[in-house]
Amino acid sequence: HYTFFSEMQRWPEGTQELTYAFEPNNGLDDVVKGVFSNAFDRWSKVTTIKFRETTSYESADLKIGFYSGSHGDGEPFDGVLGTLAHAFSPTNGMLHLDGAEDWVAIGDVTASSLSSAVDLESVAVHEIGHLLGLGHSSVEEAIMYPTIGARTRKVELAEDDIKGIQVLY
Ligand code: TQI
Ligand code: ZN
Ligand code: ZN
Repeated sequence: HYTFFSEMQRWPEGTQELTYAFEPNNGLDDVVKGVFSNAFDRWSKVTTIKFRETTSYESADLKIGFYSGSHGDGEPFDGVLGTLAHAFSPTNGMLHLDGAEDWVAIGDVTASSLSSAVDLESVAVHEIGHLLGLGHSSVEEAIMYPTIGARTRKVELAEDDIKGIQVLY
């Protein structure tokens, strides 16, 4: 079953659009941006919120970046596997990915020759759930289930994810 953060943190009532931006120093390519665009679409399809990319990092509601090790928020990344990414509850908006992972943004992660390959869209969909206010789910099929194997792709929202997010938006 889905959960929320304590005190049901959410973006304000009436929010129709949230903007997102990528850390300008990361020099991210269009493949990564396309993966996030797909991941955001999955949540906007089942809520009343639209997501729009902006180049104005400072003023964006949601800020996405890749970092390695300590990066200033007291939650250092740990190298290959372990913690893959983290995101904070509303209305913080920060979504950080561990730059040390073997991210797969294109092609079939299950066919990767690297045992440590991690599917970027799967993690993006999960972390966006946190950004919007979902905690972890006890339903194994749910995107918000707290574990995922390496070389696994899980990007389709389960009924449990949809029911949870529709309580909020
Ligand atoms: N990162 C954890 C996660 O996102 C960080 C975390 C733990 C967290 N507890 C939290 C974030 C509570 C917000 C609220 O769950 S992770 C998965 C999963 C991780 C794990 O690197 O372990 C995914 C990142 F669920 F699949 F295992 C992405 Cl998809
Ligand atoms: Zn961080
Ligand atoms: Zn999580």
